[in-house]
Amino acid sequence: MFDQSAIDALRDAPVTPGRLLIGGDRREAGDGATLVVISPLNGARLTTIADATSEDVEDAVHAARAAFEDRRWAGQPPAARKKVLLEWADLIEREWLDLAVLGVRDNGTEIAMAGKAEVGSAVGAIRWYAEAIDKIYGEIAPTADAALGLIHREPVGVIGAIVPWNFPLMIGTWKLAPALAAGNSVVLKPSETASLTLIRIAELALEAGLPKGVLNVVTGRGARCGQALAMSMDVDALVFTGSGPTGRRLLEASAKSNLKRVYLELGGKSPNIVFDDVEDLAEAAKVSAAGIFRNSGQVCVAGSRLLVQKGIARDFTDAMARIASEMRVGDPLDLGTQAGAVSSEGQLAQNLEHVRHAQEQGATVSTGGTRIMQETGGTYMAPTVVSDVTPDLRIFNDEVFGPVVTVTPFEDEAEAVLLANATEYGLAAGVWTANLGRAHRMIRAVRAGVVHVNTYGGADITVPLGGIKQSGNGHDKSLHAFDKFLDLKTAWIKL
Ligand code: TXE
Repeated sequence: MFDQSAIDALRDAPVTPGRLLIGGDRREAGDGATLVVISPLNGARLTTIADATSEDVEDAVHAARAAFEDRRWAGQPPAARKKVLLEWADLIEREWLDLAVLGVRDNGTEIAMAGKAEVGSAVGAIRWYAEAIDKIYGEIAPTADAALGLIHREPVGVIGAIVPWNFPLMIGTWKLAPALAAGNSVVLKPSETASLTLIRIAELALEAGLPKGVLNVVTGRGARCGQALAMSMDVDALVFTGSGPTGRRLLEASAKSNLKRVYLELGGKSPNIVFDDVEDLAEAAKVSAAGIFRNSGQVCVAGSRLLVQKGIARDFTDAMARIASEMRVGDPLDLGTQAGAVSSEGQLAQNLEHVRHAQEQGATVSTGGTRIMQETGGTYMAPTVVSDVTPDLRIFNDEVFGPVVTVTPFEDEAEAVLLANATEYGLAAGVWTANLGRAHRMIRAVRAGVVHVNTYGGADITVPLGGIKQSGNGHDKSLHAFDKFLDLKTAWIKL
Protein backbone atom coordinates (compact mmCIF):
# COMPACT_ATOMS: atom_id res chain seq x y z
CA MET A 1 0.00 0.00 0.00
CA PHE A 2 2.78 2.42 0.97
CA ASP A 3 6.30 2.84 -0.20
CA GLN A 4 8.98 2.70 2.52
CA SER A 5 10.91 5.65 1.16
CA ALA A 6 7.78 7.82 1.19
CA ILE A 7 7.22 6.87 4.83
CA ASP A 8 10.83 7.59 5.72
CA ALA A 9 10.59 11.03 4.15
CA LEU A 10 7.87 11.91 6.65
CA ARG A 11 9.40 10.20 9.68
CA ASP A 12 10.89 13.37 11.18
CA ALA A 13 8.62 15.97 9.61
CA PRO A 14 7.82 18.81 12.03
CA VAL A 15 4.37 18.55 13.57
CA THR A 16 2.24 21.68 14.00
CA PRO A 17 1.04 22.16 17.58
CA GLY A 18 -2.57 21.00 17.95
CA ARG A 19 -5.11 23.70 18.62
CA LEU A 20 -8.77 23.64 19.55
CA LEU A 21 -11.37 23.96 16.83
CA ILE A 22 -14.35 25.93 18.07
CA GLY A 23 -16.99 27.43 15.82
CA GLY A 24 -14.60 27.07 12.89
CA ASP A 25 -11.79 28.97 14.64
CA ARG A 26 -8.50 27.44 15.68
CA ARG A 27 -7.67 28.51 19.21
CA GLU A 28 -5.27 28.02 22.07
CA ALA A 29 -6.70 26.96 25.42
CA GLY A 30 -8.21 29.95 27.27
CA ASP A 31 -5.46 29.87 29.89
CA GLY A 32 -2.76 29.03 27.34
CA ALA A 33 -2.18 25.56 28.82
CA THR A 34 -0.66 22.91 26.59
CA LEU A 35 0.28 19.25 26.92
CA VAL A 36 3.50 17.85 25.48
CA VAL A 37 2.98 14.99 23.03
CA ILE A 38 5.61 12.28 23.46
CA SER A 39 6.12 9.78 20.65
CA PRO A 40 6.04 6.16 21.84
CA LEU A 41 8.46 5.33 18.99
CA ASN A 42 11.43 6.94 20.69
CA GLY A 43 10.27 8.90 23.70
CA ALA A 44 10.94 12.17 21.87
CA ARG A 45 8.78 15.27 22.02
CA LEU A 46 6.56 15.36 18.95
CA THR A 47 4.62 18.56 19.48
CA THR A 48 2.10 20.04 21.91
CA ILE A 49 -1.68 20.09 22.05
CA ALA A 50 -3.98 22.59 23.74
CA ASP A 51 -5.30 21.58 27.16
CA ALA A 52 -8.82 23.00 26.98
CA THR A 53 -10.37 24.63 30.03
CA SER A 54 -13.98 24.03 31.01
CA GLU A 55 -14.80 27.48 29.55
CA ASP A 56 -13.31 26.39 26.22
CA VAL A 57 -15.46 23.28 26.33
CA GLU A 58 -18.56 25.34 27.04
CA ASP A 59 -17.66 27.61 24.10
CA ALA A 60 -17.44 24.54 21.89
CA VAL A 61 -20.80 23.28 23.15
CA HIS A 62 -22.37 26.72 22.51
CA ALA A 63 -20.94 26.75 18.99
CA ALA A 64 -22.35 23.27 18.38
CA ARG A 65 -25.73 24.27 19.83
CA ALA A 66 -25.93 27.43 17.70
CA ALA A 67 -25.09 25.43 14.59
CA PHE A 68 -27.75 22.88 15.45
CA GLU A 69 -30.50 25.35 16.30
CA ASP A 70 -30.20 27.45 13.15
CA ARG A 71 -30.25 24.23 11.11
CA ARG A 72 -27.27 25.26 8.98
CA TRP A 73 -26.46 21.56 8.70
CA ALA A 74 -29.49 19.57 9.86
CA GLY A 75 -31.67 21.72 7.58
CA GLN A 76 -29.74 20.84 4.46
CA PRO A 77 -31.22 18.12 2.26
CA PRO A 78 -29.70 14.72 3.09
CA ALA A 79 -28.24 14.55 -0.40
CA ALA A 80 -26.40 17.84 0.24
CA ARG A 81 -24.99 16.56 3.53
CA LYS A 82 -23.93 13.44 1.70
CA LYS A 83 -22.03 15.50 -0.85
CA VAL A 84 -20.06 17.31 1.86
CA LEU A 85 -19.23 14.08 3.66
CA LEU A 86 -18.09 12.40 0.46
CA GLU A 87 -15.85 15.37 -0.24
CA TRP A 88 -14.50 15.05 3.30
CA ALA A 89 -13.66 11.40 2.71
CA ASP A 90 -11.88 12.34 -0.53
CA LEU A 91 -9.76 14.95 1.25
CA ILE A 92 -8.78 12.44 3.94
CA GLU A 93 -7.94 9.89 1.28
CA ARG A 94 -5.70 12.42 -0.41
CA GLU A 95 -3.69 12.75 2.83
CA TRP A 96 -3.66 9.01 3.47
CA LEU A 97 0.07 8.60 3.89
CA ASP A 98 0.60 11.82 5.89
CA LEU A 99 -2.22 10.93 8.25
CA ALA A 100 -1.03 7.36 8.66
CA VAL A 101 2.53 8.43 9.50
CA LEU A 102 1.35 11.20 11.82
CA GLY A 103 -0.91 8.76 13.64
CA VAL A 104 1.85 6.18 14.01
CA ARG A 105 4.23 8.78 15.42
CA ASP A 106 1.53 9.76 17.87
CA ASN A 107 0.34 6.34 19.10
CA GLY A 108 2.82 3.69 17.93
CA THR A 109 0.57 1.43 15.84
CA GLU A 110 2.47 -0.42 13.10
CA ILE A 111 2.17 1.49 9.83
CA ALA A 112 0.82 -1.37 7.70
CA MET A 113 -2.03 -1.70 10.16
CA ALA A 114 -2.53 2.06 10.64
CA GLY A 115 -2.83 2.61 6.90
CA LYS A 116 -5.72 0.18 6.61
CA ALA A 117 -7.37 0.23 10.00
CA GLU A 118 -7.00 3.91 10.71
CA VAL A 119 -7.09 6.01 7.56
CA GLY A 120 -8.73 3.32 5.43
CA SER A 121 -11.47 2.73 8.00
CA ALA A 122 -12.06 6.45 8.44
CA VAL A 123 -12.51 7.03 4.71
CA GLY A 124 -14.68 3.91 4.44
CA ALA A 125 -16.89 4.81 7.41
CA ILE A 126 -17.48 8.37 6.26
CA ARG A 127 -18.42 7.19 2.76
CA TRP A 128 -20.66 4.43 4.11
CA TYR A 129 -22.69 6.75 6.35
CA ALA A 130 -22.74 9.49 3.73
CA GLU A 131 -24.28 7.04 1.28
CA ALA A 132 -26.75 5.79 3.87
CA ILE A 133 -28.25 9.07 4.98
CA ASP A 134 -30.51 9.74 2.00
CA LYS A 135 -31.91 6.23 2.22
CA ILE A 136 -33.38 6.41 5.70
CA TYR A 137 -37.14 6.92 5.67
CA GLY A 138 -39.69 7.84 8.29
CA GLU A 139 -42.71 5.60 8.89
CA ILE A 140 -46.47 5.77 8.67
CA ALA A 141 -48.20 3.98 11.52
CA PRO A 142 -50.93 1.40 10.79
CA THR A 143 -53.79 3.49 12.23
CA ALA A 144 -57.53 3.52 11.67
CA ASP A 145 -58.92 5.81 8.93
CA ALA A 146 -59.62 8.63 11.37
CA ALA A 147 -55.98 9.33 12.13
CA LEU A 148 -52.59 9.53 10.56
CA GLY A 149 -49.58 8.59 12.67
CA LEU A 150 -46.26 9.76 11.24
CA ILE A 151 -42.95 8.70 12.73
CA HIS A 152 -40.18 11.17 11.96
CA ARG A 153 -36.49 10.58 12.51
CA GLU A 154 -34.73 13.69 13.75
CA PRO A 155 -31.16 14.42 14.77
CA VAL A 156 -30.64 14.33 18.53
CA GLY A 157 -28.82 17.67 18.80
CA VAL A 158 -25.37 18.21 20.32
CA ILE A 159 -23.27 15.07 20.63
CA GLY A 160 -20.17 14.85 22.82
CA ALA A 161 -17.80 12.22 21.42
CA ILE A 162 -14.98 11.09 23.73
CA VAL A 163 -12.57 8.73 22.03
CA PRO A 164 -9.42 6.77 22.94
CA TRP A 165 -5.90 6.53 21.62
CA ASN A 166 -5.68 3.02 20.23
CA PHE A 167 -7.49 3.69 16.92
CA PRO A 168 -8.36 7.37 17.07
CA LEU A 169 -9.41 7.74 13.43
CA MET A 170 -11.28 4.47 13.14
CA ILE A 171 -13.18 4.73 16.41
CA GLY A 172 -13.53 8.49 16.03
CA THR A 173 -15.19 8.22 12.62
CA TRP A 174 -17.40 5.33 13.75
CA LYS A 175 -18.99 8.02 15.91
CA LEU A 176 -18.50 11.19 13.86
CA ALA A 177 -19.69 9.84 10.53
CA PRO A 178 -23.19 8.65 11.55
CA ALA A 179 -23.61 11.56 13.99
CA LEU A 180 -22.84 14.15 11.32
CA ALA A 181 -24.62 12.32 8.53
CA ALA A 182 -27.76 12.36 10.67
CA GLY A 183 -27.55 16.16 11.02
CA ASN A 184 -26.21 16.49 14.56
CA SER A 185 -23.53 18.87 15.78
CA VAL A 186 -20.55 17.36 17.54
CA VAL A 187 -17.97 18.31 20.14
CA LEU A 188 -15.16 15.81 19.77
CA LYS A 189 -12.72 15.10 22.59
CA PRO A 190 -9.82 12.94 21.37
CA SER A 191 -7.49 11.20 23.79
CA GLU A 192 -4.69 13.40 25.09
CA THR A 193 -2.23 10.74 23.93
CA ALA A 194 -3.49 10.61 20.33
CA SER A 195 -5.24 13.77 19.19
CA LEU A 196 -3.24 14.80 16.14
CA THR A 197 -4.93 12.91 13.31
CA LEU A 198 -8.42 13.76 14.54
CA ILE A 199 -7.50 17.44 14.73
CA ARG A 200 -6.34 17.23 11.13
CA ILE A 201 -9.42 15.50 9.77
CA ALA A 202 -11.65 18.01 11.55
CA GLU A 203 -9.83 20.77 9.66
CA LEU A 204 -10.42 18.84 6.45
CA ALA A 205 -14.14 18.65 7.26
CA LEU A 206 -14.27 22.46 7.19
CA GLU A 207 -12.44 22.45 3.90
CA ALA A 208 -14.97 19.97 2.53
CA GLY A 209 -17.79 22.40 3.29
CA LEU A 210 -19.04 21.30 6.70
CA PRO A 211 -20.51 24.52 8.15
CA LYS A 212 -18.57 26.13 10.99
CA GLY A 213 -19.63 25.02 14.45
CA VAL A 214 -20.99 21.67 13.33
CA LEU A 215 -17.81 19.83 14.28
CA ASN A 216 -15.73 21.21 17.14
CA VAL A 217 -12.64 19.68 18.69
CA VAL A 218 -11.50 20.13 22.27
CA THR A 219 -8.26 18.46 23.30
CA GLY A 220 -6.70 18.02 26.69
CA ARG A 221 -6.79 16.05 29.87
CA GLY A 222 -9.74 13.78 30.48
CA ALA A 223 -10.28 14.97 34.02
CA ARG A 224 -10.40 18.59 32.88
CA CYS A 225 -11.79 18.91 29.38
CA GLY A 226 -13.47 15.48 29.09
CA GLN A 227 -15.17 15.91 32.42
CA ALA A 228 -16.39 19.39 31.45
CA LEU A 229 -17.99 17.95 28.34
CA ALA A 230 -19.62 15.21 30.38
CA MET A 231 -20.98 17.75 32.88
CA SER A 232 -22.27 20.20 30.26
CA MET A 233 -25.93 21.07 30.59
CA ASP A 234 -26.25 21.48 26.84
CA VAL A 235 -24.89 18.21 25.45
CA ASP A 236 -27.72 15.85 24.48
CA ALA A 237 -25.78 12.61 24.23
CA LEU A 238 -22.30 11.32 24.94
CA VAL A 239 -20.71 8.59 22.88
CA PHE A 240 -17.59 7.08 24.39
CA THR A 241 -14.97 4.41 23.87
CA GLY A 242 -12.47 3.89 26.65
CA SER A 243 -12.00 2.42 30.09
CA GLY A 244 -14.61 1.19 32.55
CA PRO A 245 -13.72 3.69 35.28
CA THR A 246 -14.12 6.63 32.87
CA GLY A 247 -17.39 5.13 31.61
CA ARG A 248 -18.68 5.14 35.19
CA ARG A 249 -17.64 8.77 35.60
CA LEU A 250 -19.59 9.70 32.48
CA LEU A 251 -22.75 8.04 33.78
CA GLU A 252 -22.27 9.84 37.07
CA ALA A 253 -21.76 13.16 35.28
CA SER A 254 -24.92 12.59 33.29
CA ALA A 255 -26.89 11.96 36.47
CA LYS A 256 -25.41 15.07 38.08
CA SER A 257 -26.08 17.32 35.08
CA ASN A 258 -28.82 17.10 32.47
CA LEU A 259 -29.39 13.31 32.20
CA LYS A 260 -27.74 13.29 28.79
CA ARG A 261 -27.77 9.86 27.17
CA VAL A 262 -24.52 7.99 27.56
CA TYR A 263 -23.36 5.26 25.14
CA LEU A 264 -20.32 3.33 26.28
CA GLU A 265 -17.87 0.94 24.63
CA LEU A 266 -15.62 -0.23 27.43
CA GLY A 267 -13.40 -2.96 26.05
CA GLY A 268 -13.32 -6.53 27.23
CA LYS A 269 -11.56 -9.69 28.16
CA SER A 270 -12.68 -11.60 25.14
CA PRO A 271 -12.54 -15.41 25.13
CA ASN A 272 -11.12 -17.10 22.04
CA ILE A 273 -12.23 -20.73 22.29
CA VAL A 274 -10.43 -23.47 20.40
CA PHE A 275 -12.03 -26.94 20.25
CA ASP A 276 -10.02 -30.05 19.46
CA ASP A 277 -11.97 -30.52 16.21
CA VAL A 278 -10.56 -27.27 14.81
CA GLU A 279 -9.92 -27.80 11.13
CA ASP A 280 -6.46 -26.28 10.89
CA LEU A 281 -4.65 -25.77 14.18
CA ALA A 282 -1.75 -23.86 12.63
CA GLU A 283 -4.09 -21.43 10.88
CA ALA A 284 -6.13 -20.98 14.06
CA ALA A 285 -2.95 -20.17 16.00
CA LYS A 286 -1.83 -17.70 13.34
CA VAL A 287 -5.13 -15.83 13.24
CA SER A 288 -5.49 -15.95 17.02
CA ALA A 289 -2.01 -14.48 17.41
CA ALA A 290 -2.93 -11.61 15.10
CA GLY A 291 -6.18 -11.25 17.07
CA ILE A 292 -4.26 -10.43 20.23
CA PHE A 293 -0.87 -9.07 19.19
CA ARG A 294 -1.74 -6.58 16.41
CA ASN A 295 -1.46 -3.00 17.58
CA SER A 296 0.33 -4.49 20.60
CA GLY A 297 -2.95 -5.88 21.92
CA GLN A 298 -4.42 -2.39 22.23
CA VAL A 299 -7.65 -3.44 20.59
CA CYS A 300 -11.00 -3.41 22.36
CA VAL A 301 -12.05 -6.75 20.82
CA ALA A 302 -8.62 -8.40 21.28
CA GLY A 303 -8.89 -12.14 21.89
CA SER A 304 -6.96 -11.92 25.13
CA ARG A 305 -8.28 -15.04 26.84
CA LEU A 306 -7.48 -18.24 24.95
CA LEU A 307 -9.56 -21.21 26.08
CA VAL A 308 -8.22 -24.42 24.55
CA GLN A 309 -9.64 -27.93 24.76
CA LYS A 310 -7.37 -30.14 26.83
CA GLY A 311 -6.27 -32.60 24.11
CA ILE A 312 -4.70 -29.84 22.03
CA ALA A 313 -3.83 -27.34 24.79
CA ARG A 314 -0.11 -28.10 24.83
CA ASP A 315 0.26 -28.04 21.02
CA PHE A 316 -1.77 -24.89 20.69
CA THR A 317 0.10 -23.06 23.42
CA ASP A 318 3.40 -24.05 21.83
CA ALA A 319 2.20 -22.83 18.45
CA MET A 320 1.08 -19.48 19.91
CA ALA A 321 4.34 -19.08 21.82
CA ARG A 322 6.34 -19.82 18.68
CA ILE A 323 4.42 -17.27 16.61
CA ALA A 324 4.71 -14.71 19.42
CA SER A 325 8.45 -15.15 19.79
CA GLU A 326 8.98 -14.93 16.03
CA MET A 327 6.87 -11.80 15.55
CA ARG A 328 8.68 -8.80 14.18
CA VAL A 329 8.22 -6.23 16.92
CA GLY A 330 9.90 -2.97 16.16
CA ASP A 331 9.91 0.38 14.49
CA PRO A 332 6.23 1.08 13.76
CA LEU A 333 7.21 3.09 10.69
CA ASP A 334 8.85 0.06 9.11
CA LEU A 335 6.46 -1.68 6.70
CA GLY A 336 7.77 -5.09 7.81
CA THR A 337 6.88 -4.55 11.46
CA GLN A 338 4.10 -6.79 12.75
CA ALA A 339 3.71 -5.23 16.20
CA GLY A 340 4.67 -1.65 16.99
CA ALA A 341 5.04 0.26 20.21
CA VAL A 342 2.89 0.24 23.31
CA SER A 343 1.21 3.64 23.42
CA SER A 344 2.84 5.06 26.56
CA GLU A 345 5.16 4.41 29.47
CA GLY A 346 2.16 4.17 31.78
CA GLN A 347 0.43 1.54 29.64
CA LEU A 348 3.64 -0.48 29.33
CA ALA A 349 4.23 -0.43 33.09
CA GLN A 350 0.65 -1.62 33.60
CA ASN A 351 1.12 -4.49 31.10
CA LEU A 352 4.32 -5.70 32.76
CA GLU A 353 2.71 -5.50 36.18
CA HIS A 354 -0.19 -7.70 35.03
CA VAL A 355 2.26 -10.38 33.86
CA ARG A 356 4.41 -10.15 36.98
CA HIS A 357 1.37 -10.54 39.19
CA ALA A 358 0.11 -13.54 37.21
CA GLN A 359 3.49 -15.21 37.64
CA GLU A 360 3.37 -14.54 41.33
CA GLN A 361 -0.05 -16.20 41.43
CA GLY A 362 1.32 -19.35 39.79
CA ALA A 363 0.94 -18.79 36.02
CA THR A 364 3.72 -19.66 33.58
CA VAL A 365 5.13 -17.14 31.13
CA SER A 366 5.62 -19.28 28.01
CA THR A 367 7.18 -16.42 26.08
CA GLY A 368 7.63 -12.66 26.42
CA GLY A 369 6.67 -10.72 29.53
CA THR A 370 9.47 -8.21 29.09
CA ARG A 371 10.17 -4.72 27.88
CA ILE A 372 12.33 -4.76 24.77
CA MET A 373 14.24 -2.28 22.59
CA GLN A 374 14.69 0.10 25.51
CA GLU A 375 17.74 1.57 23.79
CA THR A 376 15.40 3.24 21.26
CA GLY A 377 13.79 5.32 24.02
CA GLY A 378 10.44 3.89 22.88
CA THR A 379 7.91 1.73 24.69
CA TYR A 380 8.03 -1.80 23.29
CA MET A 381 6.93 -5.09 24.78
CA ALA A 382 7.57 -8.65 23.64
CA PRO A 383 4.38 -10.49 22.60
CA THR A 384 3.54 -12.54 25.65
CA VAL A 385 1.85 -15.90 26.21
CA VAL A 386 0.89 -16.69 29.80
CA SER A 387 -0.20 -20.29 30.35
CA ASP A 388 -1.55 -22.26 33.33
CA VAL A 389 -4.02 -19.47 33.94
CA THR A 390 -6.93 -20.48 36.15
CA PRO A 391 -10.12 -18.42 36.53
CA ASP A 392 -9.17 -17.24 40.02
CA LEU A 393 -6.12 -15.37 38.69
CA ARG A 394 -6.43 -11.63 38.31
CA ILE A 395 -5.13 -11.77 34.76
CA PHE A 396 -8.03 -14.04 33.76
CA ASN A 397 -10.42 -11.22 34.57
CA ASP A 398 -8.65 -7.88 34.09
CA GLU A 399 -8.28 -6.27 30.69
CA VAL A 400 -4.51 -5.89 30.15
CA PHE A 401 -4.81 -3.94 26.90
CA GLY A 402 -1.37 -5.05 25.85
CA PRO A 403 0.29 -7.84 23.82
CA VAL A 404 -0.58 -10.46 26.41
CA VAL A 405 -2.68 -13.58 25.91
CA THR A 406 -3.59 -16.04 28.66
CA VAL A 407 -4.20 -19.75 28.06
CA THR A 408 -6.71 -21.79 30.06
CA PRO A 409 -7.52 -25.41 29.16
CA PHE A 410 -11.08 -26.79 29.25
CA GLU A 411 -12.61 -30.25 29.17
CA ASP A 412 -15.80 -29.97 27.11
CA GLU A 413 -18.33 -27.58 25.55
CA ALA A 414 -20.12 -26.95 28.85
CA GLU A 415 -16.92 -25.95 30.60
CA ALA A 416 -15.91 -23.78 27.64
CA VAL A 417 -19.17 -21.84 27.97
CA LEU A 418 -18.75 -21.47 31.73
CA LEU A 419 -15.21 -20.15 31.37
CA ALA A 420 -16.07 -17.91 28.43
CA ASN A 421 -18.84 -16.23 30.41
CA ALA A 422 -16.89 -16.02 33.68
CA THR A 423 -16.12 -12.34 33.12
CA GLU A 424 -17.77 -9.03 33.81
CA TYR A 425 -17.17 -8.11 30.18
CA GLY A 426 -19.13 -9.06 27.06
CA LEU A 427 -17.65 -7.47 23.96
CA ALA A 428 -16.24 -10.13 21.64
CA ALA A 429 -15.44 -13.84 21.40
CA GLY A 430 -14.01 -16.40 19.02
CA VAL A 431 -14.97 -20.04 18.44
CA TRP A 432 -12.86 -22.48 16.45
CA THR A 433 -14.58 -25.74 15.50
CA ALA A 434 -15.38 -27.82 12.45
CA ASN A 435 -18.74 -28.78 13.96
CA LEU A 436 -21.51 -26.54 12.61
CA GLY A 437 -23.97 -27.44 15.36
CA ARG A 438 -21.42 -26.66 18.04
CA ALA A 439 -20.55 -23.35 16.37
CA HIS A 440 -24.20 -22.28 16.49
CA ARG A 441 -24.66 -23.49 20.06
CA MET A 442 -21.63 -21.48 21.09
CA ILE A 443 -22.87 -18.35 19.28
CA ARG A 444 -26.02 -18.57 21.39
CA ALA A 445 -24.31 -19.48 24.66
CA VAL A 446 -21.45 -17.00 24.74
CA ARG A 447 -22.47 -13.63 26.18
CA ALA A 448 -20.78 -11.14 23.87
CA GLY A 449 -21.67 -8.53 21.29
CA VAL A 450 -19.63 -10.16 18.52
CA VAL A 451 -18.83 -13.87 18.13
CA HIS A 452 -16.26 -14.75 15.47
CA VAL A 453 -16.37 -18.30 14.11
CA ASN A 454 -13.24 -19.87 12.63
CA THR A 455 -11.63 -16.47 12.43
CA TYR A 456 -10.89 -13.60 14.77
CA GLY A 457 -11.46 -9.91 14.02
CA GLY A 458 -12.09 -8.25 10.70
CA ALA A 459 -15.86 -7.73 11.03
CA ASP A 460 -16.49 -4.82 8.68
CA ILE A 461 -18.60 -1.64 8.82
CA THR A 462 -21.79 -3.48 7.75
CA VAL A 463 -22.22 -5.18 11.14
CA PRO A 464 -22.73 -3.61 14.58
CA LEU A 465 -20.11 -3.56 17.31
CA GLY A 466 -21.23 -3.10 20.87
CA GLY A 467 -20.85 -4.68 24.24
CA ILE A 468 -23.12 -6.26 26.79
CA LYS A 469 -22.57 -6.60 30.54
CA GLN A 470 -19.83 -4.20 31.66
CA SER A 471 -18.49 -3.81 28.12
CA GLY A 472 -21.10 -1.12 27.61
CA ASN A 473 -24.22 -0.34 25.62
CA GLY A 474 -25.19 0.96 22.21
CA HIS A 475 -23.57 0.12 18.90
CA ASP A 476 -20.95 1.53 16.60
CA LYS A 477 -20.93 0.60 12.89
CA SER A 478 -23.79 -0.54 10.63
CA LEU A 479 -27.14 1.23 10.25
CA HIS A 480 -27.79 0.51 13.93
CA ALA A 481 -25.27 3.22 14.83
CA PHE A 482 -27.93 5.73 13.75
CA ASP A 483 -30.08 4.68 16.71
CA LYS A 484 -27.84 6.82 18.92
CA PHE A 485 -28.02 9.84 16.64
CA LEU A 486 -31.62 9.91 15.39
CA ASP A 487 -34.60 10.41 17.65
CA LEU A 488 -38.10 9.24 16.87
CA LYS A 489 -40.85 11.86 16.85
CA THR A 490 -44.50 11.01 16.51
CA ALA A 491 -46.97 13.24 14.72
CA TRP A 492 -50.58 12.20 15.44
CA ILE A 493 -53.00 13.83 13.03
CA LYS A 494 -56.78 13.68 13.21
CA LEU A 495 -58.24 13.34 9.75
O1 TXE B 1 -8.61 5.36 29.09
P1 TXE B 1 -9.64 6.49 29.46
P2 TXE B 1 -7.02 5.44 29.11
C1 TXE B 1 -8.84 0.76 28.55
C2 TXE B 1 -7.56 -0.05 28.59
C3 TXE B 1 -6.55 0.95 29.05
C4 TXE B 1 -7.36 1.78 30.00
C5 TXE B 1 -6.84 3.15 30.29
O2 TXE B 1 -7.70 -1.09 29.52
O3 TXE B 1 -5.47 0.37 29.72
O4 TXE B 1 -8.63 1.86 29.40
O5 TXE B 1 -6.68 3.91 29.10
C6 TXE B 1 -11.14 10.58 28.34
N1 TXE B 1 -14.26 12.56 31.89
N2 TXE B 1 -9.14 1.24 27.23
O6 TXE B 1 -6.53 6.03 30.39
O7 TXE B 1 -9.18 7.25 30.62
C7 TXE B 1 -9.69 10.54 27.91
O8 TXE B 1 -9.16 11.83 27.85
C8 TXE B 1 -14.37 12.55 30.55
C9 TXE B 1 -9.99 0.40 26.44
O9 TXE B 1 -6.57 6.08 27.88
O10 TXE B 1 -10.98 5.85 29.53
C10 TXE B 1 -9.80 9.85 26.57
O11 TXE B 1 -10.21 10.77 25.58
N3 TXE B 1 -13.46 11.98 29.76
C11 TXE B 1 -10.56 1.13 25.30
C12 TXE B 1 -10.93 8.83 26.81
O12 TXE B 1 -11.63 9.31 27.95
C13 TXE B 1 -12.39 11.41 30.31
C14 TXE B 1 -9.66 2.06 24.59
C15 TXE B 1 -10.43 7.41 27.11
O13 TXE B 1 -9.56 7.45 28.19
C16 TXE B 1 -12.22 11.38 31.71
C17 TXE B 1 -8.83 2.83 25.49
C18 TXE B 1 -13.21 12.01 32.51
N4 TXE B 1 -13.14 12.03 33.84
C19 TXE B 1 -8.58 2.38 26.75
N5 TXE B 1 -11.09 10.72 31.98
C20 TXE B 1 -11.37 0.30 24.36
N6 TXE B 1 -12.61 0.05 24.75
O14 TXE B 1 -10.96 -0.05 23.29
C21 TXE B 1 -10.56 10.33 30.79
N7 TXE B 1 -11.34 10.75 29.78
